Amino acid sequence: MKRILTIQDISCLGKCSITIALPVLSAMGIETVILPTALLSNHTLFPEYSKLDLSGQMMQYALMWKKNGVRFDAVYTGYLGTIDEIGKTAEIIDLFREEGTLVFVDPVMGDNGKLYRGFSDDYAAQNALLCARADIIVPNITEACLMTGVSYREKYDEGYLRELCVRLCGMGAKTAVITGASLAEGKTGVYGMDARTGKIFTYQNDRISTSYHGTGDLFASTAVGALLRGIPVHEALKIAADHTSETIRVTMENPGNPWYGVDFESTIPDLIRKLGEEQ
Ligand code: PXL
Repeated sequence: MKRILTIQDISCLGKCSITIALPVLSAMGIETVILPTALLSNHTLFPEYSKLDLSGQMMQYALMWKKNGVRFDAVYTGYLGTIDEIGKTAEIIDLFREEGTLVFVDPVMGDNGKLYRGFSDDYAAQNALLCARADIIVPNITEACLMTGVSYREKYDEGYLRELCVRLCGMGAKTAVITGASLAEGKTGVYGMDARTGKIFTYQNDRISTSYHGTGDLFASTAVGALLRGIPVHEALKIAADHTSETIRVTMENPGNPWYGVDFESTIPDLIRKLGEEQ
């Protein structure tokens, strides 16, 4: 069984970061080791939250795994609350990276042209350095802009997405994938570039007008899980995009859906069925 290390926070309430990554990756048949950077009462989009910083333990835990001879097939990073956590995460990637280890970075820090609460421009610059270490990065347009210095635009064309990818690849990422990228009215999906060949790949779905928190985490968890199952990158991204879109649709149909997250629990059986058909 493949083993992944995921480094992000635990938001006890909120359906995001580790509370999505752990169940989704486990259901996909991947042993998932978690390194929680912080324990929050709920994610930061609620009006109030309380946070216990666990970053003081990060290196200690990683070193224990190293001493115990543990190896990882992949390291997947998500929301990291502080610049210090980004620095420690970079060190931990270096500690465990071997030939063939997949480093998957989701530089979670903003949406709709703005940084999430508590983040600064310096934070974005540090996230760019983390992305430079990655085999694959999956920023949304806001995050890609914050890291490359390109101005955020609501309306754009393919040239804009290509420019973002060229800059992200120029910073060091081996594959840059922009999420929430729309190539036509009413569509959304991914737009990516392979840094080595310069080849572009895209995949589009119908855009659903409602947006939910945690969909980026669901997309990233599904994509890295599919990659670890040996699915080629374009197909893995397509599976993740379709799965995220289907989960949003199912969430909308549930009249009691919580505003703070998606009903990812409802669609896990479909994901497993789909993977079974693929392989
Ligand atoms: O889903 C991203 C995320 C993860 N963790 C925490 C967050 C957010 C987004 O706001 O606040 C704590």
